[in-house]
Amino acid sequence: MSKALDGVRILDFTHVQSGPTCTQLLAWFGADVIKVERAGAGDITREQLRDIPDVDSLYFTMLNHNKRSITIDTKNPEGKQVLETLIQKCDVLVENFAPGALDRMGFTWERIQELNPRMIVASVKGFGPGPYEDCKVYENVAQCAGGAASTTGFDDGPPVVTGAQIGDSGTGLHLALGIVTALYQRTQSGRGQKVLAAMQDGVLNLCRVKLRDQQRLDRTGTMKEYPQYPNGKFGEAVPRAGNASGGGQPGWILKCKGWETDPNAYIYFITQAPVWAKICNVIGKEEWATDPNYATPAARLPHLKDIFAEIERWTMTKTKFEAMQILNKYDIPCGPILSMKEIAEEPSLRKTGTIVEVDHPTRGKYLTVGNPIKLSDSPTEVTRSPLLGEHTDEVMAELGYSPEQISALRTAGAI
Ligand code: CAO
Repeated sequence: MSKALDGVRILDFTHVQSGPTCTQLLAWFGADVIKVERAGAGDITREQLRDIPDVDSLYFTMLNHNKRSITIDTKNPEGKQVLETLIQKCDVLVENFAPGALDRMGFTWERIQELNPRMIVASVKGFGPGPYEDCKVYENVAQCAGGAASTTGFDDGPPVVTGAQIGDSGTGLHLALGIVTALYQRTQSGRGQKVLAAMQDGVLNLCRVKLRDQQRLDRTGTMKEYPQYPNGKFGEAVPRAGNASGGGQPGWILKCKGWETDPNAYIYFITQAPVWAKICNVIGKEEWATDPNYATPAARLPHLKDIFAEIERWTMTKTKFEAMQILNKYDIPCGPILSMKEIAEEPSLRKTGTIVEVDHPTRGKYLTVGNPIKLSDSPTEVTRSPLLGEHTDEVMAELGYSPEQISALRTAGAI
């Protein structure tokens, strides 16, 4: 079966997480992704957080599936020429170097345009134009600068970063959308363009509802669905809301049977208005369905703490899975707190290709997260990440280099 991005060739100049997330997605959609790495070293994550000596780390393998790897020293004049040839043959150059690195290498936007006016140059940077545009940025910096950290955690504690890699993988997703959009525009315009996804912008985009809340707070001085209401204090900025639900449907994380020993024996429980009467029945508080202090969403807001305490008395008598099964029967929105161990072992996620087992020549079998975006006409088959420079000869031959030229370039340290 053909793939959605068949025929699209990506010059993948990315490293670490944000850029590789983007190009892995494009590879899963069928693009030919050629990852350019420095000979001898490669993407720094190959050796980071290794669990097996001298074997590509899970960090690297889980972000670079379905790609080919070619080594080029792009600071070597002959290596530069190879990169120029690649630029002429590819549709998109994706990079996430520190600001200015591509220019310092001699590959300015103008130079790339001279080589290939159809080339789309897509970049992840920490910040967009402004006071911080020259800064190097990693995940947690972006989470802090994008508004996630100041709004995550509990009111009486410090800012907290989330385990979801919204700065890196989140920005990679944004960039991938920018690239396919630019490819689509190119079908009309015939021209390439620059695509920029700044990590601060990506995080802020995912924290959009908190900017909504900032303006509500500015106007009314309070936010009734936040745990600070009605007894706590609101300051000038959106406070940390603990586990309160971001939307208009109050929710909280509640203990389940076994919470004393299992750190994940919890369930997220949403007191959705349309099923309030059913919630009251399930927890044995039938009278709350008609009591004017509890019957409407507005009446319930000042009592949310008591309400969740009462619901928790019920959830503590059930495991998170038992609670889930009972609540689902009544359409009460809830979700078990799943550990990574439980997720890794979940058969339904294996079935859908969301969790995939991959075989690797030096590491053996390992688990990875497959493509979370499922296209019915372009199914994803996850194939292992490339060894460093595994496809150098193959790609060089496709670019028109003879075996003798390849060996001379290797001797000169260009590839
Ligand atoms: N041949 C020769 N040189 C190469 C090369 C190759 N194949 N590939 C890269 N290089 C060079 C670059 O040209 C650069 O050289 P200069 O510093 O002389 O310009 C150098 O390698 C290192 O690049 P870098 O500065 O990007 O790498 P770093 O490890 O110091 O910084 C990071 C890493 C992520 C902080 C930085 O790249 C960055 O801020 N990127 C943008 C934001 C981003 O994506 N952050 C998320 C990373 S995922 O957590």
